[in-house]
Amino acid sequence: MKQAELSSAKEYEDQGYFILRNFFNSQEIAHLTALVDPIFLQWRDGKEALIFEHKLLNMHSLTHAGYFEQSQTQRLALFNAILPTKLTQYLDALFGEGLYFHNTQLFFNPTNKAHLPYWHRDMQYSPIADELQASELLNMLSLHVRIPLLDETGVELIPGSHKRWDTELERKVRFELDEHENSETLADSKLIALSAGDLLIFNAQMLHRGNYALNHERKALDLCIGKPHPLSIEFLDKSVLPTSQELAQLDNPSWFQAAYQLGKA
Ligand SMILES: O=C(O)CCC(=O)C(=O)O
Repeated sequence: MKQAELSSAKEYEDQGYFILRNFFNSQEIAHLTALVDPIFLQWRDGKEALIFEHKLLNMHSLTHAGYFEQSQTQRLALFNAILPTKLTQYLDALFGEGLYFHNTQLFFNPTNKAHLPYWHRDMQYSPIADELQASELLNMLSLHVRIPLLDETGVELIPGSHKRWDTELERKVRFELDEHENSETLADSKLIALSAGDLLIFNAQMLHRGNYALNHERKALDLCIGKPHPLSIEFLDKSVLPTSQELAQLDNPSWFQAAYQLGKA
């Protein structure tokens, strides 16, 4: 591994996250923004009341073919823009071969200000028992690659919680037990300040939450990346993957190819 990769690997091992500063230049961010904005606008159209009522703060599946009925080439452009070779090479060097593209999300500030950032581990809203998630923590690799399209102090993490399960207090906060609330302050948390162009890579099962108050506006693209594991692979949605014809046209198909094979299995 190169020096930068070694230090990212050490940070990830110790803390469960690392930051790559200035990974994308301003042209690359402008290009991603130009691809993402029309998808977000299509998704949001007519849903403003629902977004408020359900206190939504993200959308998912930006690569779904339904967003590209007017322009198939934009779908290819998006696949190419989100996984350039410099990104897959860096993460392959750190985590070893076998990573696959799982999905995308876009995080924004909830319009309903009653919604406060809530501590969670990603799978806690799935039907998978908490005990099973805890026992599989070290056997799973699910990552968020967060690509803020605007500067943000938009995420808070509990360093080290990628390799241990909750303290008693964290458990009560996460599940709102004994009068606790999931928006409570937790000790030892780390607020992450990013500029557009920086990447934050963190373990999806570590304790984390958003931060809305410090950001006038948020627009953070998130790639869900992982190694196949029975608990996560069941959520792979084939409709967000390239078709075999599209795969053949991609600049850097490896993680999409891996997902495509998993989707067929
Ligand atoms: O940005 C946010 O509001 C929350 C981020 C998050 O929960 C995630 O990436 O899983």
